[in-house]
Amino acid sequence: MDPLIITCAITGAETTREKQPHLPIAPAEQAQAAEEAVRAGASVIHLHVREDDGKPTQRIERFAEVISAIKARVPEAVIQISTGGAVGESIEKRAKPLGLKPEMASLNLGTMNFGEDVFYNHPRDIVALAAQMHQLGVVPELEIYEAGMLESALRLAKQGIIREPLNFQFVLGVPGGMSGDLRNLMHLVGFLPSGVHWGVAGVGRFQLPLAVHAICLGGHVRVGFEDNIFYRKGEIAKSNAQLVGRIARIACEMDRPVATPIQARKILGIV
Ligand code: KMH
Ligand code: ZN
Repeated sequence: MDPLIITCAITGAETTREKQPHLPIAPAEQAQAAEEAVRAGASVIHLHVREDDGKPTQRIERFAEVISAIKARVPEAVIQISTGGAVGESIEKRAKPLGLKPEMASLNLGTMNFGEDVFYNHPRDIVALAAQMHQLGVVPELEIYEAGMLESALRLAKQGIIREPLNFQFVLGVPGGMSGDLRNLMHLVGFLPSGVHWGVAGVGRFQLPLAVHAICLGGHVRVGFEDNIFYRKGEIAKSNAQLVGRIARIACEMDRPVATPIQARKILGIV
């Protein structure tokens, strides 16, 4: 098995300070959270950014500011920017931060109900984003919320629209997508061709059981306040690093080494 890549989704677009008082919002807070997460074992930071008032934004200048603040503290981290943004944001705005040529970016593979909202990912936008990422040398992470999206991704890969390396992220537990039931993870993993990489991001109470199974199965793990604000039932997590640290300790007990950022780049095909 490859060393375990731990991705930390430190902020997200939907989590609020009201629900998670330790949510990093300002650039300096995000940089500190990223550094702590990397020190605890994360090699990839999945990044959404906010304006000063806490509203999610895809403004390229804000991404540039946060990325440089993170790089000043923890230059080795792989930064994966979000092109999902917040629900309702136009695809043009969502694509803007790709102009910074980050090492990685998320690519969402379909339209779905997302809680009380609809998360639009038109087929033509998926194709256009994939092409833009390829042109800019940005490695996509393929965000999969239900089984049809995985089959769509594999079809696009066969057509040469999504190019290798194929790195899948199963985001399970969003109301409107597949739940975090372990049978869903097994179903998705069973559909993967050999030689691809995958990870799982469980939402809320699904985060820990899915992560533990991914460690056993050779997958990778995403944790962080974007997906889950609790350490355990009824206990708000104190920091993103606290969630990362638990996964690193479990992996260590299970004899699965935790990837360094250099190892993560190699596994993910970032050159
Ligand atoms: N905020 C969600 C609607 C991504 O980062 O690419 C979408 C999302 C996915 O967070
Ligand atoms: Zn995200």
